[in-house]
Amino acid sequence: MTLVASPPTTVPVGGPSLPQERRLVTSIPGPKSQALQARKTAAVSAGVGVTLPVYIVAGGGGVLVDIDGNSLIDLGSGIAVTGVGNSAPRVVEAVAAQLAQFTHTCFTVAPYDSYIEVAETLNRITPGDHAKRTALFNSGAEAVENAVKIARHYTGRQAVVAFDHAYHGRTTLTMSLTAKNQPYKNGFGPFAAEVYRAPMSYPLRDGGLDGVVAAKRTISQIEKQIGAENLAALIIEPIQGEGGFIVPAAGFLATLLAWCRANGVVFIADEVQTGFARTGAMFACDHEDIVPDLIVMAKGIAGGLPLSAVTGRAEIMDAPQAGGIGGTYGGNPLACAAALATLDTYESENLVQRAREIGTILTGRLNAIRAFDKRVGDVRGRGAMIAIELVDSATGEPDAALTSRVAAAAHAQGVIVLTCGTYGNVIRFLPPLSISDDLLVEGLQVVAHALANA
Ligand code: PLZ
Repeated sequence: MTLVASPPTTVPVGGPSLPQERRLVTSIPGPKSQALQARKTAAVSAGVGVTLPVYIVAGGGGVLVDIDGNSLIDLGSGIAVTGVGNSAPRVVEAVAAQLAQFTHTCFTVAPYDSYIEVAETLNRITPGDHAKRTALFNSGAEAVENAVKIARHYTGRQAVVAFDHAYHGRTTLTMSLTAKNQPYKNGFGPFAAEVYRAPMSYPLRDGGLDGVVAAKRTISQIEKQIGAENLAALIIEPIQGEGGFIVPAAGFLATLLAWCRANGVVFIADEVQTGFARTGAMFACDHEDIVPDLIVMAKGIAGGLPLSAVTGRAEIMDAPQAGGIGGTYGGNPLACAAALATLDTYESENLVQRAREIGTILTGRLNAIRAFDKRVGDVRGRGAMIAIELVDSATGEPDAALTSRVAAAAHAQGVIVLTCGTYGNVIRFLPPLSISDDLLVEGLQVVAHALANA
């Protein structure tokens, strides 16, 4: 029995120096990837799905290189994680240096300064200039859970409101906050108590309802069905990610926030997918001057190392008893070293501006397609977080089958695009901010060609 499935003779080193090209040397997936996929099926839980079974050996800039030697254009960033690029040199250097110093102590046993510096940085760059505190965790879901715990402790209330189309994670509490049954919830109940769902603003599908009007509808439902006095927190993605890159109508978030303030409800912004320059602002809340009470961050925070955070008003974050919040690995020193290098890169390389440029290219090209192809029902998003919603051109109904065909055809041509949406009919673009214009345009041309022929 061989333990290693014939690795390539030379494994390229990742990072931006990797040749920035789309290069197909086998069909997708190639033979070595297919062999690994067979081993995956035999060894890994079937519940762990794979979107595109090409097995990666290196990544950097705007490409991923697979074990068969194919170089694919990356328009997904590992779901909005590698904003600074894969194996970004500064991140590699910082993690390598930390690796040689110490790998783990548990911050709540014997602390270290990088955790504090990450907290100070997040307190500075998140919306609002009030006094803030931060706590670090490992995954987006874990941070969401802790934000809810902290809000409950602070308010002494239990109910939590989440929205239609929301995605907040896969743990029991966060799965309960997540809206979509398949594949996230089906068979995994019972769900957490005191979680309530409220209507979202979804301009394409609510007749373009005014944002303030949509918020009043939501508030009325909350008041009637839950009662503000029972509500600890309202959690919302300022642009919904998995739900379909839904940008609420202007005024929706601000009206909800004002109601939360007036009623002592903690407003939690889940910026796990939208955070860190992605939308052409450091945080999506910044576009509408929304200052959340708590903000949840993960994904883009540490260049691919697992780290997440909750940052918020000092009086809320300081409410839990000492020892009430924690975890073995939260704010691990390797992840903190990566985060400090990553966060500095967003600022020093002005990646907010780069995300805007990427957004201009994406929306320009996608709107040009929409002008003649009525199956593109919507082009939406902000910055480097843009999606198209595919519909039946006659009825406007969601077309999930078309969406799957387009994504599969793009994959076969060496372009990694992701789908999303409650109705499975959204193709989303989340390129690393380190991608070149040429690669981005080439990737878009492949998707356009796939759509034209689907
Ligand atoms: N909140 C807004 O987008 C993760 C899910 C991938 P974790 N989104 C990608 C998958 O299929 O599991 C996400 C998010 C928002 C929370 C989360 C959860 O973050 O790091 O995956 O736990």
